[in-house]
Amino acid sequence: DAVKNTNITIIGVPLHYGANRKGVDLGPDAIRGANLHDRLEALGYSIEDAGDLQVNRLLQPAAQDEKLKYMNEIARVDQALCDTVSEEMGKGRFPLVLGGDHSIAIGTIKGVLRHVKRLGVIWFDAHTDVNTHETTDSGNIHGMSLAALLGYGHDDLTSIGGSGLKLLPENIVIIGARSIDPGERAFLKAKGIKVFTMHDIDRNGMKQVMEEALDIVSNGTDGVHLSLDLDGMDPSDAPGVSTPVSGGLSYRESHFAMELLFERNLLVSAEIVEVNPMLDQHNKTAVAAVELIGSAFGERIL
Ligand code: NNH
Ligand code: MN
Ligand code: MN
Ligand code: MN
Repeated sequence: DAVKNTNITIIGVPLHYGANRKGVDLGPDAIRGANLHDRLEALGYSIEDAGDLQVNRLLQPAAQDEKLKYMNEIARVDQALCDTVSEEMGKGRFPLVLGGDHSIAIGTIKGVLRHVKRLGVIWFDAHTDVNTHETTDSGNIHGMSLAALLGYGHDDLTSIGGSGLKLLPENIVIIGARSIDPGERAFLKAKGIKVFTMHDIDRNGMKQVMEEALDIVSNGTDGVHLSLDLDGMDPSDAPGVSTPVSGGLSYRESHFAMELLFERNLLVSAEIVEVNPMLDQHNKTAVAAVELIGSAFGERIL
């Protein structure tokens, strides 16, 4: 098990190109504005905020990038994020990355992989993000990040941080999935990735699902990363996301999952993605994100 790290560095990544929709670039400030820093400090953590990475303003994707929209800028930002995350971990700190859309997971996780070779990942999401430029309908790179981390997709994405760094399919679980594209179905099946869909959660309950999930991500690994896509939650509790999907995880199911995760003391890094303040109601989704992080870091009801 990983030793509990109480020194956290917050890194903001105001990137929306992977979602190809404005607003998610305002996520870092909305999450900070929901009191992330104070909430973690109240739990006994020591917090440093590294500020935001610089993202260039681009007005439209290059015509040739139809199936890989804004790839060059996304790859550049992900490389910078990988280096920043890796540097913070080198100082013995816990990186907590604020997105931005889910394409930033490539940078975050590659940076973590430099320090933790055998990494488990909990991918909390309505989607499974295992498209490549060959299977995608939308061309949006936030739907390709997990495939890239497994070594599939365009070289400019898979080579970020050095091409030797990879996640293994057996160390990943996806939780909350309910929108899976045809190409993704085939990929998940071929690679044997464990997906706990909403059906599984309805059938077996979050307790059993999380126990199984935590066994999988901790088996043969040296630490676990939490990739928290807020669209995994039901849109009634998290309306401010780029791509809402009905029938999601309830407020309590989501919290209970984070509480069970904390009890196992496995986390070495985490990220919050897809919070879109332009589509939100009174910053509700950013507040929910901070509350979930609170639970994942040890907050209890009593
Ligand atoms: N699967 C779709 C696509 O590839 C949607 C991805 N959207 C997400 N992923 N928000 O988490 O475009
Ligand atoms: Mn402080
Ligand atoms: Mn996602
Ligand atoms: Mn999603």
